[in-house]
Amino acid sequence: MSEPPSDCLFCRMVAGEIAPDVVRETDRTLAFRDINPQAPTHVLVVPREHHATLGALTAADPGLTGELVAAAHAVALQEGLVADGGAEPGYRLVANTGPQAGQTVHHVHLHVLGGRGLGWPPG
Ligand code: DGP
Repeated sequence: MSEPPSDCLFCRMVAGEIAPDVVRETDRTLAFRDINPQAPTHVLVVPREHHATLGALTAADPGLTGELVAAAHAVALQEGLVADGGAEPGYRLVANTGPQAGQTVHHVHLHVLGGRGLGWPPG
């Protein structure tokens, strides 16, 4: 685990100093609604441990990367984005990494987006 900056927003949420709208939690992950949703479902899934990017997390603890993806899929199921059969609504996972990708919070997070048609390529 890298040393978190003292003002890390998502560390403060994990610590309970800021109360996000939590939709799911495990002993190692936390999922909460994005404050500025870009789709009807827009949930952020973070590891409780501080790692700045997906690459840093995976280098330090690949098992936790797996738990993060599993947690994101569980959120998609919970939000009705994965049907049991027939037409599947679908969802998208996004991990913005670095400035050119638009990463603004430097605590790794997966965006779970769904509930509308999602264009490709992304902007
Ligand atoms: P990114 O650009 O990939 O680093 O995404 C950061 C996301 O964090 C962005 O979609 C908005 C969200 N966000 C920023 N501040 C807050 C906050 O205070 N609460 C919540 N729930 N989300 C936030």
